[in-house]
Amino acid sequence: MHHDPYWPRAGAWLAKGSVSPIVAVQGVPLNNSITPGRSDEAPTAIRGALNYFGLGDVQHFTALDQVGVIDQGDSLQIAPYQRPTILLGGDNGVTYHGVHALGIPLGRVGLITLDAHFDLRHLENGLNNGNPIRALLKDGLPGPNILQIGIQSFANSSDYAMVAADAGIHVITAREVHEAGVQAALDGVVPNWDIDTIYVDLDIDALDRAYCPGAPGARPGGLTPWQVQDFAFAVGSMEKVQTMDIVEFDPHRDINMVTAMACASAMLHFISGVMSRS
Ligand SMILES: [Mn+2]
Repeated sequence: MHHDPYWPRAGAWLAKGSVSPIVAVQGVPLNNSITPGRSDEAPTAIRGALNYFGLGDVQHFTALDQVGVIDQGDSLQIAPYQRPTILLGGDNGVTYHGVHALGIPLGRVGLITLDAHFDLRHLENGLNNGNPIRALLKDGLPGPNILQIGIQSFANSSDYAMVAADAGIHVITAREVHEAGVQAALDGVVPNWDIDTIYVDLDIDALDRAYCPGAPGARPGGLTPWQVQDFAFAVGSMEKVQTMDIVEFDPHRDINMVTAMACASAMLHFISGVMSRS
């Protein structure tokens, strides 16, 4: 890889770390999906894709090399959050563990998902990548504290759509995002929440399948990379957002690092958002 001292790479920046980080990164190589795959290899693949990105966010006039980050390595045990944290899954079951790792009553938690799916499948066979939101509802997370953005037609069953409606979950479809934008989706719900902390679940299969060959759940009609970047920056800039996971990437399905780079890009936009906090 070409070395240019005036073009620091995000991969080297993360690997080097910092003594005064504003964001922590942890890999959570959970792999317990309904569709067999290798999501356990995603944290390493996403770190590798960061080497193809620089650190200057020209859109927001920020440079990430002005702030520190710390990579806490990979573990299925999520470390207590000491600062805004990115969890690199792993399958979507990471969200269940990541929310509980907040260590506060679920009634005080807001959960934002960017996902093509409700992830409200039944719990008869335990936790998997298709049911983390159902498991959190069962544990006491109030439905109205959940905002699901990017939900797609024919990627979900009517039964599980009814579970979402009955629970009072706020649902914004992918089409609504295309028509009104990401910010409107957030602004319609989040300011009304009476909560202490927000957890964000970024399932990369929210992307249109054309942009996301490396996630089994991606379908045509999904979000664009711009929308995912806007979302990641927007949630990163929210003071109450403690954690964002990036899940459901299977490097064995990827083509030319399309999905690995989408995950890496989301990660950098989130950190730029955190940097913009007052
Ligand atoms: Mn999901």
